[in-house]
Amino acid sequence: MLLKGVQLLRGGLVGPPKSYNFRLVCRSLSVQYGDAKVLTPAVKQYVEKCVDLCQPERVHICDGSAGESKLLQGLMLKQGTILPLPKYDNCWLARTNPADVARVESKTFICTERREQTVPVTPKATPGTLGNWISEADLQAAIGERFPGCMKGRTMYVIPFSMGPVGSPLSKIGIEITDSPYVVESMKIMTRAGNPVLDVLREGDGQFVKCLHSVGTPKSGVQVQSSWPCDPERTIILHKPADNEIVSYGSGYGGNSLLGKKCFALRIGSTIAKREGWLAEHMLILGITNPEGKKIYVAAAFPSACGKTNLAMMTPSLPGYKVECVGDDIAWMKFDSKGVLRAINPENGFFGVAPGTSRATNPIAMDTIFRNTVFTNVASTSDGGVYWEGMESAQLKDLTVTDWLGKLWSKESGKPAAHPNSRFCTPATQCPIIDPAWEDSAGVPISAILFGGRRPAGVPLVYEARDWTHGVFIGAAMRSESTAAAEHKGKVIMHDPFAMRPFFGYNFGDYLSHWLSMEKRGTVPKVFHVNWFRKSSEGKFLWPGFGDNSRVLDWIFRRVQGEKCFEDSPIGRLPSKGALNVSGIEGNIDLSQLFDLPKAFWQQEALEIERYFEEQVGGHLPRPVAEQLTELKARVANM
Ligand code: OXD
Ligand code: MN
Repeated sequence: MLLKGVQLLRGGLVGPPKSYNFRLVCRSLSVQYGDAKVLTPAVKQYVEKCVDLCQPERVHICDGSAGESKLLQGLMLKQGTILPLPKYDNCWLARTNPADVARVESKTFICTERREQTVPVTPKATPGTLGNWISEADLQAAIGERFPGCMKGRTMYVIPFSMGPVGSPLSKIGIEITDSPYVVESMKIMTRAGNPVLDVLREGDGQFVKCLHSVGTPKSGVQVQSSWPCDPERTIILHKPADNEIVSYGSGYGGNSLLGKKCFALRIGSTIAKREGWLAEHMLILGITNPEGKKIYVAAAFPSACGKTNLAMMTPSLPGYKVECVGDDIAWMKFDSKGVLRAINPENGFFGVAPGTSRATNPIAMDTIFRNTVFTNVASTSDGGVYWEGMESAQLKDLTVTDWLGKLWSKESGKPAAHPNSRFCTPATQCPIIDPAWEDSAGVPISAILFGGRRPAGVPLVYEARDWTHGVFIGAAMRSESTAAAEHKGKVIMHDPFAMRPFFGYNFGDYLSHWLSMEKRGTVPKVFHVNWFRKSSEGKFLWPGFGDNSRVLDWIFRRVQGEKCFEDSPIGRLPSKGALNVSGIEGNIDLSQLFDLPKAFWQQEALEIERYFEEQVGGHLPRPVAEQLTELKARVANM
């Protein structure tokens, strides 16, 4: 069937196309797989536009079927993009180009008419750290330099996908166009992709987010590694909220290429949420049931690679507690007609950091990931399995290990076998503790919001905000040690407000005002700050973390129920003496060090927050948040 038959180039022939400056080439294209008839007129038009721009050899309209997956797996095997992992059922290993291993924050842009719609404009913010703005003209130029003809000789895949359960009123639809079969197979895990989505699109309002992705070709035309085509030097990730549009070039790595995730569910999502009065956040969602059988749901925002997946799948050490997982990375939260904040996980799978995942740290993840999973940049073993740092190494006995670069590996090399940002991409339904309501189209009611990060010094295990405005301030003031999830080097303590610094779709000052305004829309949850990563003066972790974090959740649960198990402190409410249940915990827990609030540290912390607000947010900082800082400084001064 010819795509030409579905009216190619409408609009484009009568004048320059509205959003792309590219030379139009009218070609006849064969739809190699799928049926263009299933596309709505608006989707067809978008596909045609991308075809004109990218000039693929053929088009594949994804139906989401298992047969299609078989076909693409075969193709990727032939191209060397994936290797089979015969130790497991339907698992695959992809090794990327070593220059394409993480999100690229410095090459990620939001396009709005005015700069201050994207980022706070302050006299001091050079360079700003709350996102990158690009003008319409520069966006067009960036596309024009990279996209024309970028899919020559390749197949263009059209992926209809839903973020959130198909047909839920809280869900949103996207169409991703890509030239990467790896992206197709990963999107089929991470989102609900395929024909049912087009049915909803046809029967609903027809709205979708446009997501164009190409792995690109270097300017020289020569791919360094044909099994993982990419163009790291010219990688760019563009978002245009006004048109609900994403354009990503040059990288096949998850956060840059699986456009439903960070680009749509967070950056474009946060702008839609602002317009429509809800929240799109970098948060896990879990349900916790106490020994009395009462259940609450909690959402938690931690920066990338700070243990969201581990918390979301926690096995509580506290007897009688049960944790169930709704999501491990993203929450869309909206007040219902009764004023209850309800959340859905817009994703359909887990794109988790592999290193550090083990039977000891996250047995539930280990029970999830060894079927139907695409691993990226982990090491492989001679028995057809995988390996990464932190995984129980007893099983390596008598095996040889091939590292993420494809070289024979030994511990003695001193080099990691798996890339620190290596991942598993696995279906959420396989999680043995997936919450029974995880696909409830009404969402789950959220009783508490947690903020947190890696803070080796000064920040206690847990504290509670005095009220909503204080909670918003705590989110705004979040800081954490940097991780391997993006291109940052070294372990510096970075500001990462709301764990959203790389993911804001609009000006952070406006984002704060939006959060503050939530109080007027319904019953806001209690807000807490947690820190599993505080270290002793000898550099040892003071808290065992993992299953013992249930003890912190227990205190939070009791606070949600209104128990008066807290005492005030200058930074917020701390568990009162004896309120944190540490009975039966292994080893000695130094509670006084864990909850110590050194005056000098907090004076410095307040000054640092002040400097950050001044330099990065400036006049965009909402007054109530500025007042919270003034109050914190005054309380800390009197410590
Ligand atoms: C992720 C990230 O991949 O936050 O989830 O980087
Ligand atoms: Mn994340």
